Amino acid sequence: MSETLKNFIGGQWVLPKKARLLEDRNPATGQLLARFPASAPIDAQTAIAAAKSAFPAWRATPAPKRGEILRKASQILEKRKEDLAQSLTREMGKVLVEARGDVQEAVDIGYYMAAEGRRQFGQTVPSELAHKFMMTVREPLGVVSLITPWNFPIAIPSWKMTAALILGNTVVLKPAEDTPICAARYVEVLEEAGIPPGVVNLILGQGATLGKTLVTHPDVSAISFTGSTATGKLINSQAAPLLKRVTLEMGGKNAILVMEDADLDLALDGIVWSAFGTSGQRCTAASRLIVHKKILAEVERRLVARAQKLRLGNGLDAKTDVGPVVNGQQLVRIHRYVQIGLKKDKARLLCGGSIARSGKLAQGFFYQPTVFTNVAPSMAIAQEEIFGPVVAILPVGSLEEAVEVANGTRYGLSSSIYTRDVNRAFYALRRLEAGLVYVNAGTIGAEVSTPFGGVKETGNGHREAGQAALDFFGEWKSIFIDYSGRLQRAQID
Ligand code: UN1
Repeated sequence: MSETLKNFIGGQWVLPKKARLLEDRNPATGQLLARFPASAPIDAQTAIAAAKSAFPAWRATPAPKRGEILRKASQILEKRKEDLAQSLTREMGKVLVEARGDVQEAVDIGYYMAAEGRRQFGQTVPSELAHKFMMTVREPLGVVSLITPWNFPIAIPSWKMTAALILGNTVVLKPAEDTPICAARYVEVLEEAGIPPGVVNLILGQGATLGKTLVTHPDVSAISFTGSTATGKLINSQAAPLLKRVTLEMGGKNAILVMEDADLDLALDGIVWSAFGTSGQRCTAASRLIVHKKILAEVERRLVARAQKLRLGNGLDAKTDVGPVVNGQQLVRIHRYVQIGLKKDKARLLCGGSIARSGKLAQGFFYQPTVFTNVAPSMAIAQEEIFGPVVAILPVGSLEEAVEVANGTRYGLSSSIYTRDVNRAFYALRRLEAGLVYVNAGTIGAEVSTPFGGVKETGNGHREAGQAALDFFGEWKSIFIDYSGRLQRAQID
């Protein structure tokens, strides 16, 4: 029996009246996991109203007390890690070890932001006038809409949620249509940890129906979105005339540079993990390998051998290396890009290139780990985000060329270089146009205490996680206290 998920509004789990129910299925098996409401704009309005009325009391709650609730939530998540990871794998497909990592990321950010409840540092700054005191404090924004993707269905909501909450904002969370169970489980944890009614609201349904209300409603102060660049641009264009604050975390075309002096054993481990982990469905996944010609043949040979050994299957099976992709639409999209790579780009396919249909794989959405080589920087498969287990090798003749090729896309999230030469490493890490740069590691594996985000069309200048997240979810207030007992004129006296 599959469950019917509900919205969480004003502290109540509710099913919208007359809502059509949508299906949530396991991408590895096709099994029906849950039904959930296709909520209407009116439901989003109700959720926003609940968040608005909870805001005054929540902002007045001392930040350390808000932190205690987040800490409790992390403790519950830790206890439930295995169960949550299993339902995450069932719902979105990533292999169990990675699903555990997804939950762990939520545990970690929860503890991090809980501790921010006792910090939330401002500055005290000397005044140019005698007997005048100046300091800054962070203030919450109000109601914020969080619109989150399916690829990190617990981690990404938790990054946004914990940063928003610790500063005293109230929240409406709208998770991706592919992962409503994970969102509901996460909100249940927050409820159990003692989040007051209305502080966190969950609204399930389709972005196309709910997005406009969540973005443009006059009582929404800010929107935090992770997803495609096309949707991010739409959100930005709707929010801009209303002067709403928006953070966008969007596409990537991340590159690993492999120099001729690299430790190739290490590089191959990083490449396989970054290109095929999560079936390539990370914003941070490596989809381009920029390889020095001197080692090209060896990298190709070794990568193909590794890719062909990867076992596709249900992520709950401990023997599986690569799980399914999230849904049929994504599978078709990935295959369409591979066809473009073959027919239009005329790149050389080294392995993979097809939908996997043998045995039980036919029940789900599986794609063979795919490697193209002889890819030129201008080709579609070197430029567009595919979001699947497909990697393109671009040969280069020098470090300078490698960096130029790496920078030659409209995106800039993550990047990495394998070299044993510290001079080369520094050259690359200062010049690569990306929000995240790794040396001698792949492109995935960011941690919660550093800023996360990208440049160019990957983002719009904000960062998630770490201290940087607080800058998005809070407003600085400068405070001046004049205790001279007379008129003092700044810039004049
Ligand atoms: C994402 O793909 O949107 O660095 C997030 C990483 C993870 C987060 C990825 N910690 O790959």
